[in-house]
Amino acid sequence: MICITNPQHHRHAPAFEIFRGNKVPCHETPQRAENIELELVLRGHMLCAPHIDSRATLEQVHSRRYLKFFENAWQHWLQISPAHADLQPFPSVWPVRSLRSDIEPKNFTACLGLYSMDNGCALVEGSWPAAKAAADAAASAAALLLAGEQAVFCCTRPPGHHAGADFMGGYCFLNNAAVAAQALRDGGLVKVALLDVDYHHGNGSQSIFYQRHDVLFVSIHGDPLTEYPFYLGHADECGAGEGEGFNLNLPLPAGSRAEAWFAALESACVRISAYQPQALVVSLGLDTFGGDPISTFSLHSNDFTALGEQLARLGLPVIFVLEGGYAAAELGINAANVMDGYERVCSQQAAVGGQTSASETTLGAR
Ligand code: OKP
Ligand code: ZN
Repeated sequence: MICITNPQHHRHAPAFEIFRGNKVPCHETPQRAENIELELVLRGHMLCAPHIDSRATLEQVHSRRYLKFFENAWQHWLQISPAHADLQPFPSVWPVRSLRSDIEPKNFTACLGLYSMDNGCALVEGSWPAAKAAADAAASAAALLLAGEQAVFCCTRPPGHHAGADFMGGYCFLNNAAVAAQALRDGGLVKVALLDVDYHHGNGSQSIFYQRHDVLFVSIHGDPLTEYPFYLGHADECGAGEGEGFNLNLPLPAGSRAEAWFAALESACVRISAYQPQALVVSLGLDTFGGDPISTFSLHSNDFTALGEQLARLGLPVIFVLEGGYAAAELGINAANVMDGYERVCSQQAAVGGQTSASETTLGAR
């Protein structure tokens, strides 16, 4: 499978995050992407760099003022004091209910709060170039799919699915999966499905597409009553306006095991099939793994092979976009298992021959 790496990802390497009142080493590390790349190469997959500038797509997914703020944030932070070069800014004030978010303050920390859902995004000098290159990887994957590729994996970090149109949060700055889906739409596909299998609900992706019926959003995740991001991801969120009926949340109780998870995946696949999309974007969080340090599901490494196999049975071209997954040592194996499961079923389908390949039935038919 073609795997698009992010050559800039290592520039986003904050020293710490705030976790239960303590400064702790970041869970979302450059080592994650390095381990995945290493395992993919070991298994003979092809790595390549992004070749598409995502700017135009980013401007459709995110607000102008948010992109402008984020792109210039480090410069603003340094303007306050040169001593800030060695410090990570965090928001400390947010425009919650009754406060105004239409006026952008001149104060840097106030802006950071305006454009943040939490204090989960440690910001460093290289955060923008790293996040922008991750979005470029997603846009590049879309271009490859539109050119007839069956499946592409984006080794995107920082991740993206918590980032909304005008805010960062939960380690996410730019919504890579939304960029991939939007780029497929702009490339001429009429219907795209976005399946989020990260342990945490993809609140950013849901909110970006909530009023739209051209991108179906389906998510399997820990119940937000007890799990991050807490304030979105309930089963009664079905979409609004033109998007009504095109949002499906499948929350599972914390501690759920593989059997329950795969039952939810089956429901997700039934909904996706009924929608008859021309392509699928998968927000591939691997933090459903039993060994994950911040999550409570208990999938095993071989379950990720089964996930890839199940997704291949949808018969759709797929863009896999990396999201979470913090058991870094097993991350490469778990990611590569998804790719290998997907490819194995695809090649079986091709060998049977009676079954037309997905690219012929969907993309190639245009
Ligand atoms: C990002 B992704 C719990 C802190 C949780 C945010 C988790 C972000 C997960 N005390 N911090 O969806 O994997
Ligand atoms: Zn997650």
